[in-house]
Amino acid sequence: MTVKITFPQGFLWGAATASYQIEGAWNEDGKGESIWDRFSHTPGKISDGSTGDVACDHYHRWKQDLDLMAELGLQAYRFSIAWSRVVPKGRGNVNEAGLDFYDRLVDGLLTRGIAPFVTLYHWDLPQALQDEEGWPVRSTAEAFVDYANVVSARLGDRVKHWITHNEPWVAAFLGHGMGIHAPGVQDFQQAVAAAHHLLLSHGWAAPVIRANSQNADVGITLNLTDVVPASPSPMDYRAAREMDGFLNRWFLDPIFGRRYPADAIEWFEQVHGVQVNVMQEGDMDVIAAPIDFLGVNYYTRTVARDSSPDNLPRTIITDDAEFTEMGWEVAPRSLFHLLNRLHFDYQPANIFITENGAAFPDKVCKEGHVHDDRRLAYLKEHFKAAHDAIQCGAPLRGYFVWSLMDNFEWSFGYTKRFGVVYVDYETQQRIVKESGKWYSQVIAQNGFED
Ligand code: IFM
Repeated sequence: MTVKITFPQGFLWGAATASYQIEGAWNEDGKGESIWDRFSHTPGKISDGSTGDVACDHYHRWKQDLDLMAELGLQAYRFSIAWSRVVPKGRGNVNEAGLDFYDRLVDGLLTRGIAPFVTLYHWDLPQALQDEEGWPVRSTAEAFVDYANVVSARLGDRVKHWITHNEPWVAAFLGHGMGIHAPGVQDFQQAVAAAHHLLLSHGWAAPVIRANSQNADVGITLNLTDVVPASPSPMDYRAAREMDGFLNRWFLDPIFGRRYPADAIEWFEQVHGVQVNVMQEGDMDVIAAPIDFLGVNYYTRTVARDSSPDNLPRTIITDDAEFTEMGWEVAPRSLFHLLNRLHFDYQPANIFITENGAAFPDKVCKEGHVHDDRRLAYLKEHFKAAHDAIQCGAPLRGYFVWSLMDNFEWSFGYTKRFGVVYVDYETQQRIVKESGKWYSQVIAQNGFED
């Protein structure tokens, strides 16, 4: 028996990308160097030795990409601004040519009836600011506010959805703790300082954006996960609580006015030898600035297991799981649990899923199609989970698939394809995958048959 799943009227369907992952044109028209330019140009940092120098060449092909979005029927498009395209040295001189690019993009979207969702920071810090120590220092947060002011003053009459930061956890901890993202630092003390300044800059920028963009909604996007213990062992439960503190609550709690969680402060001290002492008076109130929506990037759940020898092996719950090309477990029910948890524990007024999707090894068949059945199934199951959460009262207002098109997947280079549109990097040809065609129907019907 088939069931029709229909989303609430006005539910917004979109797709997301990020500047460094698609734009290319890394040094054109006055753009300054970013930490991702520097990082990808450093041998050994990117698994396939590639860079974002050309990526999807979106900087030159933006018009045809907008036409493609219109063909798919997208109602919203989430993209990020390359800070160093607009302010090449991070602070000071504004590069008008860079602003013009985003100006044209916004107008092109609006002409096609697509709502722009702008992310101000998706990890490509101007290298000049990194040379002054980057996010671990407070002055970078101040520079971010000036940059947010410049962009929102220019685009604020037309852009009505603003996201200050994308996944500050990743920028802070993969970039400064584990060093697998730019700027490649391995120091948890710096990572915690970076996380704090990212949050502080969010809190400072939010009112500035609102002042420049009347009736705009301002939010922040976090990468969140549903943490579950690997077994009924009390030690695994404790490990799950710790992981939840590190991955979720470290950002959620301060944004929702609860300050940094005490158990996670203790965990940072004990496990990483980090003193959480970077805060100044009043910072936590700044970070708790009201937001209009919470952006949620969800890909997988996290199974927590205590690794100490006296934690006897028990049934590990991932035994028969399916994994994506990233090695991430396909766990759609966890999206349901996460949305409910956010709704009941934190009560955001509005939630957008600002990213969800999967990498699978796609091939173009000889007829020129991409039969990405697993991605289609992944999306369908996650849409169902989101729909169920809405039935339970979660204030979910829209859904952005990651990604519009295949792109530069950070330290994995071009080896992971997340798009609902295939990109042939040799020719820059775009091919709508079967998942993209299906998604287009979902948008048209505001739902699907299951
Ligand atoms: O490609 C990234 C994106 O930049 C941020 N969120 C996760 C995606 C997949 O790894």
